[in-house]
Amino acid sequence: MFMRIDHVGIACHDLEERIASFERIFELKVVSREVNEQQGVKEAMLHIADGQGGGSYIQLLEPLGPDTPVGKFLAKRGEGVHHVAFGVPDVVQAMEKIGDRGVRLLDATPRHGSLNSSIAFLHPKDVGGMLTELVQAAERHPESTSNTTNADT
Ligand code: CMX
Ligand code: CO
Repeated sequence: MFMRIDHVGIACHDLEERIASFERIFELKVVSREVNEQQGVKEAMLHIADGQGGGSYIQLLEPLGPDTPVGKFLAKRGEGVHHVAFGVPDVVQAMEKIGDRGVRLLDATPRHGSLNSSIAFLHPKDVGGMLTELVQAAERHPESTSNTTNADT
């Protein structure tokens, strides 16, 4: 079901400061920055490598406010690893299979994630205390537009 670790999400108080430190320490490069209001975060993706079906990244997350998933996490636990995201070929199919195995899905339908991916979260309490994200990466066709049905380019 899983093709790669898509990203590890890390909660921080100051996104720009954490980006600068990860660039300096790990020689990583930011490939996207986004404000995702629905998820309550300002975030950046730092590219590590290309894997099967998509890349793998570190995702740095700064909360948009205290009453957001990352804001609550920071208040309770402080900075650190917030979630692990696995790359899947088909997020809806993965959600169905995992949901059928008794795990609570935190999203009824996939949501918008970084780099135009489709994402869904699993309840950490049902999978060993690890907040888990499923990621279906966007198609790698730079010339195709997002709403077309897979033109053969
Ligand atoms: N990892 C592991 N456990 C976590 C956790 C995390 N990131 N966040 C919360 N928990 C645990 C808490 O410690 C708590 O456990 P206890 O009851 O033993 O104390 C329990 O889950 C409930 O936590 P809470 O603080 O009351 O928080 P909520 O239930 O309100 O929310 C969660 C927790 C996981 C349901 C919520 O954060 C969520 O829906 N997350 C998914 C969306 C998200 O995280 N978006 C940001 C990232 C966006 C992106 O990656 O693009
Ligand atoms: Co994530």
